[in-house]
Amino acid sequence: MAASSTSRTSDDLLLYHCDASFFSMKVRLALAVKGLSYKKQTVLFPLQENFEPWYMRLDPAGLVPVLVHDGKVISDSTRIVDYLDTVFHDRGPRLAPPLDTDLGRRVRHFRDLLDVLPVELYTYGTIYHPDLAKDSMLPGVIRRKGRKALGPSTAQRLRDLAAMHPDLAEAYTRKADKIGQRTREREDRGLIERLLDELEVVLDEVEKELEERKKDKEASGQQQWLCGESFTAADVMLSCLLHRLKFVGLSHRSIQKRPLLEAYYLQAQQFAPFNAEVMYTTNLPYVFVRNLPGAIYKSAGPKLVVWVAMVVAVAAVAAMVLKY
Ligand SMILES: N[C@@H](CCC(=O)N[C@@H](CS)C(=O)NCC(=O)O)C(=O)O
Repeated sequence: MAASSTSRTSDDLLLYHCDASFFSMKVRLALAVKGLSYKKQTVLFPLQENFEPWYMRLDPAGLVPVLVHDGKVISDSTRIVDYLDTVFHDRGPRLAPPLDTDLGRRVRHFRDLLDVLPVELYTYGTIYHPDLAKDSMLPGVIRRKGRKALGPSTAQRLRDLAAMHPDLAEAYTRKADKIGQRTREREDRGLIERLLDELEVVLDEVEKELEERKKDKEASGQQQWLCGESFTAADVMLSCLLHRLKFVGLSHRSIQKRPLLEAYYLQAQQFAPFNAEVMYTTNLPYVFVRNLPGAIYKSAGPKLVVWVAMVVAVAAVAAMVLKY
């Protein structure tokens, strides 16, 4: 499907995203916090839409999210959040306050600390090593599909696409090569365990920071987020991270062990933008139903329209015959 088929909105922002994608959640949350209106287009992973040439031309890494604004294409969730905060600095709260303020420096520190966490490996680590997870919300079928998504057939499909589209050959080949490397990392139990231990060190630092916010709250009576009274880019990252950790069954190693983090996560769930843009992503039946019409249309497309037209025509003729 061509990107040009989508209409303009008041802010002229178009987001290519996927409901359950961690990095898409971050951007939707940031857009909601800033109160920006935008058009969105779902990129369906089960149909490998992100491998399609029109999408690879938009983002040669073939990843979501991607934002298009005024003809500019911006990829990578953190860059998108920064871009939105800079271009729309007069709209909604500042997500990344100026670095010459204490708040700005604190936000940058925590955002960067959390930003480098290998979230994708937490998700797939629990898919490949289910015993690391407890109370995972991921159904078995998704886990099996998740393992298959990195199989040799996907790499081969990308190599076939490279041969079919010479202008994208390099991008497709790079993506195919990455599959092998990512499979090795996901299968490496020692690596996943080490990454989870490192995550705990980071979360300990976050818990310590939340102790400071607790004192601030006691002094001022104002609700606090990770870096202060306003919800910032650091909170975009932290709140989405906690939701993902719970989803994949890592709550016992992260949220449940840290009372202030647990209270923070509860507070995030009450926050309207988080509630609207992030909460639903763990409700997989809902996500499935929401994406079904688009998936049917995209995969059956014109064929489906012909079938529906034929059924309507036959029903109309039958009704007339039966009437007389
Ligand atoms: N650093 C990127 C990562 C984006 C990313 O990994 N997106 C995943 C979905 S959460 C994706 O598109 N995966 C598809 C693929 O790897 O082919 C960001 O922050 O946006």
